[in-house]
Amino acid sequence: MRRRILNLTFPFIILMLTLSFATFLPVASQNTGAILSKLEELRGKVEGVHPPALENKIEAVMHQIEAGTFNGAINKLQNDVKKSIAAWVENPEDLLKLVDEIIDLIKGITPPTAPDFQIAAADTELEVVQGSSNTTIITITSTNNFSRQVNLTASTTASDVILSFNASTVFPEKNGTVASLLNVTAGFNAPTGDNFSITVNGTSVGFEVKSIEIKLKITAVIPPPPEVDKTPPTIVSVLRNPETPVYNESVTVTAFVYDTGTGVNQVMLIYSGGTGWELAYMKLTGGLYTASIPPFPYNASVGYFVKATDKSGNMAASIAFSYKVIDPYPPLLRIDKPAQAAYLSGTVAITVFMKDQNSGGESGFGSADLSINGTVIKTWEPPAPSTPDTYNWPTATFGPDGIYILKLSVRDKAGNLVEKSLTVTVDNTLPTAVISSPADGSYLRLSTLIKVTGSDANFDKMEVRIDDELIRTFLTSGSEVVEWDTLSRVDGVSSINLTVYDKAGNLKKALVHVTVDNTSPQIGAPSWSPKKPAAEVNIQINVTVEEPTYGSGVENVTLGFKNKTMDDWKFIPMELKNGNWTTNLSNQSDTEVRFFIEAFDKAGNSAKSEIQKFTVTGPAGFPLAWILAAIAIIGAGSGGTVYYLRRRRKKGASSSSVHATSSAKIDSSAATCTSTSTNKKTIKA
Ligand SMILES: [Ca+2]
Ligand SMILES: [Ca+2]
Ligand SMILES: [Ca+2]
Ligand SMILES: [Ca+2]
Repeated sequence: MRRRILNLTFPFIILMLTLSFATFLPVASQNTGAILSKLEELRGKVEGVHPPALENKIEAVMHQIEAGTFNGAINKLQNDVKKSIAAWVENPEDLLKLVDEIIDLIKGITPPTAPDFQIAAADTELEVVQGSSNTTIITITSTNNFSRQVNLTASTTASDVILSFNASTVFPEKNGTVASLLNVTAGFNAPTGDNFSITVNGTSVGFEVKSIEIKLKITAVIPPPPEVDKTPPTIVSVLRNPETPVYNESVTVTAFVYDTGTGVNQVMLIYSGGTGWELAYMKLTGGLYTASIPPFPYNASVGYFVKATDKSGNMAASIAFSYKVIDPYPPLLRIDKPAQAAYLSGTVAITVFMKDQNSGGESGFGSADLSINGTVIKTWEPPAPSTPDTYNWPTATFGPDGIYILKLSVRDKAGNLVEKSLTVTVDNTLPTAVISSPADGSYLRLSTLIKVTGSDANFDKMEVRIDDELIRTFLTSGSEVVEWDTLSRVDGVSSINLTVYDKAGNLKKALVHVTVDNTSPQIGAPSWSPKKPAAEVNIQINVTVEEPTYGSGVENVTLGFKNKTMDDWKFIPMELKNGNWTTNLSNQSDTEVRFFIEAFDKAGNSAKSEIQKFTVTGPAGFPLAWILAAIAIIGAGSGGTVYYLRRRRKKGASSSSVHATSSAKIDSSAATCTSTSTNKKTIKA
C-alpha cells in the first residue's frame, strides 16, 4: 500500500523538484532515484525474512529521501536501521554493508545548504589572429540564493596578449545567472600556436575562488601583398658649404631626397679629388642627407655627385658638381733684425724669415724680395729658407747718413702678397768731443771746472771720466761744466776723458792730461853774501826751492826786500843757477835790509820764507853830508829823476813777480805736452 503511494507520488515529486530547482535538481533527482533503488534492494532482502519492523524502518527512510530530508535519513539508517539489523539478523554483514553504501550515496548527493556561485565559459577553446581580437562569454550563476559581488580576473600563458572584460565586476541575482564579455587581443608579437590557455577566476569575499580554463590558439597574421615600386628616388637641391673651399677646409654636402613608393633606402656622396672616386654614406639629419668631403690641397679640382636608392632597388643620381680648392691666406714673414726705428752704422745684418702659412695643402712660398729705399737688394725663390736668412747691409757705402726704409715683400704661389716695412736711421758719422778746459798739460789745484762739449746728429750720451772713473753722464748734447775738487786726488798726473756716443753706436773720445798739485813749494834757509856787506857792494842772495817729483815744479821765486829809506816792499825775480835761486841786491849803504823769499809752483801754490835782515855799513871817507849835498846839486839840474826811477823800479818788480812768463815741459806716461801758461791762477769755484 505505502509502496503504491510511493510509486504514484514519486514521479510527481521529481517533477515538482525539477520545476523548483531547475538549475541543480536534475542531478539530485537522479541520485535520489539510485538511493531509492538501493533502499528498495535492501527492503527486498529483508521482506519476509526479518521482522516487519525492519522493513517498516527501511520504508521510513525511503519516505525521508523522497521528502528530501537527507540528513534525517542518514541519521535513521545509522542509528536505527543498522542497530535493528545487528540485533535481528543472524549474519548481518552483507546488509550492514549495503546500509553503509546507501549512507554513502545519500552523503554524496547531499544538496548544498550554503549559497554559492559557479563560473562557466561559452567557449572552451578560442582562436585569435595576431594583431586582432576575439571574445567569449563568461557566466556567473547564483546557487542557494547566493547574492554577492563577484570579481572577474583573467590571465594567459601567451605573451603579447591582452585580456579584458566588458564588466569585471558582476552581481548575479539570487539563483540567477549573469554574463560578462571576455575580450582577447593578440599583438603582432604574440607567439603562434595552439598550446596556450586562458584562466578566468571569479572571486567573491568569503567564497572559494572559482576558475575556468579556456584553450587559446594564436594564428599568424597574413602579410599584405608587396607594393610594386618602379619609381627611383628624386634628388633635389644638392648644396655645398663652403661654396669656395680653402685647402684646409672640409666641405659639407647636403641633399634633399624623397621617394614615392617604398621609400628612400640609401643616399651616397661620391667624390674625387683627382685620383679615384670615394664614397660616403649621407646621414639624414633635419630632413636633409649630409656628408663631408675631406680637405684637398690648393688647386685640386674636386668633383662630386649624389646617388640614392629606394627600398625596391630603384636608383637615381644627381648631376655632377665640382670646385677648385683655393689658398686665400698670404704668407708669413718676419724681419727679425734690425728693429723698427733702429740707428745703424757699419755693416748691419738684416735677418728675415718667410714661409707660406700652415703645414699642408697651402699653395706654398712663391718669391720674396728685400728692398732698401725702393732698390731691391736681395731676392728669394722657392724653396723658402727653412731658417731665418740674413743679408749684410754695408750702410757706410750704401749711401749717405739718413733715414732708410727696408721692405720685405713675400708672395705665395696663389699670388697672395704680404709686405712688411721698417724705418731705420743710418749714421756713420762720429760725434764731436771737445774738452775746452782744462787745457792739456794744465796744472791744477783746489776746485776746477771741466768744460766739455759733445754733439752728434743722433746724440745718445756723453760721459766724463777722471782717471777712468765715470763721474758724470749727460743725456743731452751741447756744452756742460763739471766741477772737480782736485783735493780729492793725490798730487800727480790725472787724465780727463770725454766720450760722446751716438745712437748708432759710434763714439768719439777726447783726452787731456793735467797735473794736480795742491802742495806748496819748499823754501830752504836763504843765505846772503857777503854776510856783512859794505856800502855799495853787490849782495848775492841764494835760496833753494824744491818741488816733489810728482809736483808741478817751481814756477818762480821772488825776493822781497825793504831798507830803511823805502816805504814799500820791492820785489826782484830770482834766477835758478846751479840748483839755487839767486839774485843780487845792489846800491845799499848804511842801512838795514830786511828780505823774504816767496815761491810759486806751476799750479799756483805759494810759500813765503821768514823775514831775514842784515846791516850794510856806510861808505868810507865820504861823509854822508857830502853825498847828500852832491845829490841836491844834481837834483836841481835834472828835476825829479831820482824819484821817478824809484817809483818805476818798485812798480816793475811788483808786476814781474805776478806775471812771470816761463815755459815748462811735463812728462807723463800718457802724453808729452807742451803748455804755455800765461796765468797760473786757477779758476776758483
Ligand atoms: Ca620609389
Ligand atoms: Ca698661402
Ligand atoms: Ca753720428
Ligand atoms: Ca807743488
